[in-house]
Amino acid sequence: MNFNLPKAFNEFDEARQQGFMNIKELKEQGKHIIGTYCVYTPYEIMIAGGAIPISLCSMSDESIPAAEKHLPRNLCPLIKASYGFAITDTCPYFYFADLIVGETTCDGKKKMFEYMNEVKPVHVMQLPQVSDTEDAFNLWRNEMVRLKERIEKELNVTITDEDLKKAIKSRNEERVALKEFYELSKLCPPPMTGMEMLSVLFGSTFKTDQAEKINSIKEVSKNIMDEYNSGVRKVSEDAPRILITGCPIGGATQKVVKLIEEAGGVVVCYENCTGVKSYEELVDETIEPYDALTKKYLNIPCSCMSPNDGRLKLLDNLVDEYKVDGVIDMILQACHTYNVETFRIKNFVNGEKNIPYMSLETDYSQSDIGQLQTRISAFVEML
Ligand code: BJ8
Repeated sequence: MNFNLPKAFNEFDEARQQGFMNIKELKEQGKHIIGTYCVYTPYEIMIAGGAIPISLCSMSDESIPAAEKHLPRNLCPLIKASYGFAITDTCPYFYFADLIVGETTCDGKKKMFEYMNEVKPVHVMQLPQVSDTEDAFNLWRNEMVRLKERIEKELNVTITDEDLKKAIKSRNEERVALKEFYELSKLCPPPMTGMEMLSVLFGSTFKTDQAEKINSIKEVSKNIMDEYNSGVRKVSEDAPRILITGCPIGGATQKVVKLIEEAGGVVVCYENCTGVKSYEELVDETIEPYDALTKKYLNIPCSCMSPNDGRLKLLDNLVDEYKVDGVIDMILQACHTYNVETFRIKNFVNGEKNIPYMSLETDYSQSDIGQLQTRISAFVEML
């Protein structure tokens, strides 16, 4: 999909395609590639092992028909797409990966990984489903160490604590740069559209060089603010400010953002994994590195946690900080955990925050565009 983004954002918009070329070159230079699917994956351990972690293709419907030959049709499109790309060998990142790392986040994903393991080795981290008990901490910490050992064995490398601390520092710098970038949309009116913000958040995950990635993010923030300070206003001051929460957004589901902005609204915050949820908290650089990683990653408020109070706490702050007028919860079809949470999120947003809320269930096809357009326009008009 081409959304005609301005020049400052082009680099990120094209990052996924460009990344295909880079990954081939890196592989030819003898670098190790590790494919990932989820923001619970501790990239720091991979970077410390000299490998390049990369987010695998999972956000388009082109590979779903192939996946449905093995998987049920009424399964989350993200799971079907991930598997479909793997078995059809159409994700260049998957093709070049030495190892895939997954987590037991939801039932569909963990069962799909059993099949994927037959295509390429998949290391599955056993994620606890509660985040605040000592047992959960110990289990997840052991999983961090188990991942380190698997990478050492698989790639024939040694991961020292010093390597890990360096990787933690670099990833924190990336988080800070991204946070400074997306927080620009706290301004009224925001200095960029939601489509532009998403192109950087999504695109940055395909950049393979840490230092270059951090510089590009800083540069795009600077360009945006230079333009804003010179008086350019891309978004009307009256545009209703929307926060998107729910399942990961990007690729085929950008259609939701596009429709919101065509209806006159502007997305000022992504609470989901493509945005704040994964970047907000840094890894503590002052404590033992495996403890620090365990603490950070266990705190991600995904709906696979039960209970998932962290999501409400995060939403509480974000709605105030970004002066949000309405919340849209995007649910991928057959994602039970996010779908069940919609009731709690609706009550919280309507009751505690006193602003409108709408949940939308969609998949990766374009067949529901008309229906989405009707619902989204009515919602934005009401704000
Ligand atoms: S931390 S949101 S990236 S698991 S695959 S749970 S949409 S049914 S992706 Fe996710 Fe990690 Fe959580 Fe984020 Fe639902 Fe689909 Fe499961 Fe999904």
